Amino acid sequence: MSTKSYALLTVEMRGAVAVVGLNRPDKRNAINDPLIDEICDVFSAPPAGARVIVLHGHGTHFSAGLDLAEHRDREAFEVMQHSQKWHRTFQYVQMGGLPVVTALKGAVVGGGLELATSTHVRVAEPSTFYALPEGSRGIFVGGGGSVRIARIIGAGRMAEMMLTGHAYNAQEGQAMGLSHHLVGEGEALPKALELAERIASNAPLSNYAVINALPRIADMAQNDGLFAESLMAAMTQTSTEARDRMRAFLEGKAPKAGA
Ligand code: 1HE
Repeated sequence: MSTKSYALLTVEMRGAVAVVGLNRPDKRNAINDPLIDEICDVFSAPPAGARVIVLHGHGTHFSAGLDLAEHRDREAFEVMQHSQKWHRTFQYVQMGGLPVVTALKGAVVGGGLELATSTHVRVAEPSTFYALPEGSRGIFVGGGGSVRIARIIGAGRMAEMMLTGHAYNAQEGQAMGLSHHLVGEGEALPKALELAERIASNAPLSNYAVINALPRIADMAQNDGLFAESLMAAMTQTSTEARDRMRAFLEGKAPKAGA
């Protein structure tokens, strides 16, 4: 299947999985304006037939974050608009409708960590390290990190990373929930593809519910969250696909949980 071509991204279809690669390795996949525009384009309109997206970085690093070369001379209003463009883009990544599995290695830094934490399942290699050097660069996060990273590792730990420049290694990141799987060197992309195929075999409506309802419910008061959960349950469980899948299990034709 042919896919749109990009200058700073690779995009290829592997069955129902769209594999998207950040392709600026000479600059450690630092995210400049053309790259954020391309990320926005592909995640707002994923290739036809895609049920899951795998995101990875070409070269030895996932991403060195914001392209600092572009940012020296911006006015406050320009930075505000730039930050909101990143927010729109990462909102498409998180809630565009398709689950995203990320393969991490090397630097997952600043905006690179903001991008990674917009994705749903993260697989890291031993070379991975996580840092928020914004403090030492004289800036603040602007790609949603104060919301998404803080919700994963806690605002206190995020403050510590930003204030001290402390980088956490792959094992520490795994313990903190920054990755969900820690695999060997060179194994993150294959593992991400394996997980993506598994996710692609789920009912699309269930996948949609998981990635769209869970983060919203997490923002709600308990009573509202419980009500929203019931609505989502009513939608998914009354779908034809759910009925077929439950019948298949009861007839012994579907795999058991944990298999
Ligand atoms: C860059 C960038 C970048 C590399 N913007 N050009 N991010 C940072 O503060 C991280 C800055 N980067 C680094 O600390 C290091 O580059 C790495 C640890 C990621 C990798 O080190 P290394 O030794 O493999 O590569 P390098 O030699 O430092 O960099 C290779 C080239 O990439 C070099 O350019 P060259 O023309 O001299 O070859 C670097 O200048 C370039 N490069 N990182 C621009 N980030 C929405 S708000 C988000 C806020 C943030 O993301 S703040 C964090 C910014």
